[in-house]
Amino acid sequence: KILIIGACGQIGTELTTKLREIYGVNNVIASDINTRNLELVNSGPFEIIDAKNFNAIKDCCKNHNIDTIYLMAALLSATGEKYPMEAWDLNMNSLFHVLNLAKGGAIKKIFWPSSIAVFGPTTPRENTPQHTTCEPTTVYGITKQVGERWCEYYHNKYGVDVRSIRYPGIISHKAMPGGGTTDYAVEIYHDAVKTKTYNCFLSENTQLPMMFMEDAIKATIDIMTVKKDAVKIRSSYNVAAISFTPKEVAASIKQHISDFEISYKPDYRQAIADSWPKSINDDSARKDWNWKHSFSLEAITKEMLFQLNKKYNNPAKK
Ligand code: VAH
Repeated sequence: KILIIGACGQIGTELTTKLREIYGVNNVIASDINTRNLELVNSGPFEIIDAKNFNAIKDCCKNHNIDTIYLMAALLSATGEKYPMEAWDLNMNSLFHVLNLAKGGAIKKIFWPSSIAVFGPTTPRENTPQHTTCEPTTVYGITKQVGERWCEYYHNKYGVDVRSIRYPGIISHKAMPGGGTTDYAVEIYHDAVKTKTYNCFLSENTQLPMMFMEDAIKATIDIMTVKKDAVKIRSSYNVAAISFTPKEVAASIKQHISDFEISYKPDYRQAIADSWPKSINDDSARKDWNWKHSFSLEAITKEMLFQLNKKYNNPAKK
């Protein structure tokens, strides 16, 4: 059976739904530190678990006969800069807990998300390679870089089958992201539908790698279902879809909402975005496990505006 830690988060919410479609509701235990997403909590087996609590995770795995864990709990880049020690504590200790459960043989397979945040200002920013300089300047990026090293170590030393991908910014309409620098790319669609205006916290030409949630979920499921020896990189794979700037996504929205207006007021998150790549090379993922994305910026904008119009303009038919 599968345990998802951090199931109420932006990715966890949709990952839970997808995994339940594939494996059956009762074979996927969702867990989070609280019950903030009641729809998810009431949609199948749910446990309150603090990802920093080893015994809580261990007991849940024993009680539910868990053999696979998706560890989706973390403090992201913007929040991590406000609470550095909490970000280190949660992001690192939750990883050690699941790696040690697997080392002990209780868990057969782990998914752990890394991020383009492992790259820093000294990394080549265009078409960033799989293997390159990683000097992250955010606490979140440091936890992801070090986490990658620990995943590779536990695989090589103890045979732990842990698999990982470096997510770019992820765009979705079901659950809001929490405390990320790429969150503007989600907020802009909500505000476009609600008020036809958006005040962007990044400057107009800030290009970042982005991916629609359906592509991100596909990449996650794909890397977790390929046979073991296809996963040649045990730190974490680059995966790419598209890259765009706030100006470009605003133009894409304007094709549907012609009077949409964007303004720019860069804040502390601008420095984080400026330290990250503009585009990612994912040849290794495409070669090793046939990764390929589907959603273009136009397709994302069309789907986001359609779904958010339904959500905000016909609340009855949720
Ligand atoms: C963040 N959405 O902004 C996350 C992600 C690459 C960005 O790691 O922190």
